[in-house]
Amino acid sequence: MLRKPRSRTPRSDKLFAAASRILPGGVDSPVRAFKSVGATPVFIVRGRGARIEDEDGHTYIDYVMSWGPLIHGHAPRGLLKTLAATAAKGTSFGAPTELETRLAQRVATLMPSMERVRFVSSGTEAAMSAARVARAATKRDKIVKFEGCYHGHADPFLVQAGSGAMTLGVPTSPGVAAAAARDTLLARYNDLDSVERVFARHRGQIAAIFVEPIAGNMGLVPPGDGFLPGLRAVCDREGALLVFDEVISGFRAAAGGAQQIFRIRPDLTCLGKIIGGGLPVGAYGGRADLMGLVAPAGPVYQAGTLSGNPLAMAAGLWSLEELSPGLYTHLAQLGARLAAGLADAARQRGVPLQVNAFGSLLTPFFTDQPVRDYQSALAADTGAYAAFFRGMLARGVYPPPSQFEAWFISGAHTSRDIDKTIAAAREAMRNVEGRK
Ligand code: KE4
Repeated sequence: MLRKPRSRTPRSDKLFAAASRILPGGVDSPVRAFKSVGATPVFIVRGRGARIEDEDGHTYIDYVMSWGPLIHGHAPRGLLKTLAATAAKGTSFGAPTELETRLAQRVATLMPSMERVRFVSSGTEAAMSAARVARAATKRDKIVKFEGCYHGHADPFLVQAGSGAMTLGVPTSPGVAAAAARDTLLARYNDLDSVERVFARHRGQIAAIFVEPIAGNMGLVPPGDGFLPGLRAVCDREGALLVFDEVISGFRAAAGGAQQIFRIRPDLTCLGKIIGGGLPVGAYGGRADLMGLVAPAGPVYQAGTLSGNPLAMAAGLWSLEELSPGLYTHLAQLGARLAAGLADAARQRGVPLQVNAFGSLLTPFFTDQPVRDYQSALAADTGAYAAFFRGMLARGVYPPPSQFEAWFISGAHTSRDIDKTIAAAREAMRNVEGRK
């Protein structure tokens, strides 16, 4: 039986008003502000398994899952136990601990291309550091990224960026120095000709191609056949480095990430999210000769007060040690079921919808055209998505508050959760249909 649409959320509204008087936009990361979905954010008090509860006592089946880190769900008992035992010994020393070595070894086992690993505290730090290594190694300044891909908020990457930048319609942010933007070259995702054109114009100047091997920040857009092998070939021919940003896809698409699935060996990889199990961890790594440039082994400087802190390392270790073939089978089954259910819910109401899905990642795009890149993603009806989002939230389902994000399913989600979500979608599609 579906819960009646959610009543008002007075406590969250009050808390958001207070937050907005001290935090820019009332949040610490833009996409959380619900700006593009015409609603006021709900304030969360707790999470357990696949669910979160807000300050007004409403519970939701969660498909944000902290934007990807929580592949095992909210507050798994084993993780809480590990964190308590680790915290009892101290949370950070600013000195080496064995935990860093153990987590790095685990990462290298799962992703053999990562012969050396450096931990940082976010995906942004991972990507900006990898860019510095690539520039130092090649003695070239320019990097190629793809429209709609997001590699964190460091200046070189805030050019036609996806995720919150795309959601808020500021894909190229003010404040990014012209020189920084000049060294960032844009190509179109899933379009190797556009990559060839960029290299033809800047031959010998490009240090690296940065790519989300499974794009999640324009909404989910999987790589087309031949796209990733094509990038590998261009980099080999042009003496540029191939950098996989697997902050989303790492350990999510498979235990070895997209590089395992597509059997491509990148020169460097950026990681985040799952590697920290919900605590702040990012990492970059790859070929030993490249990572040998990183201080203090080499001259490329990069540092961090809380890099590799034991609490985050313990959370990451637990998270990676809990990965299993059964988990990925479960995630794939639920992902396929949800994708089919959302498509069917739209069909029943005559609402144009394209559902892109890959394992436990998916995005319902409100458009009747396939979505294969930034331009086709932009064609989606964000007003329709907003109406759908509000309808889902009112029925106890918490999707990403943006058309241009991926939905995340965890091992804590069940078939019953998926069926409830599909039932809510059938109802929420009425909000969309009614808009016409
Ligand atoms: P963080 O600095 O947010 O840890 O990671 C940046 C990043 C880098 N690369 C990829 C592929 C990413 O998806 C991200 C961050 N993802 C967004 C969600 N699409 C984080 C959510 C947010 O910005 O609040």
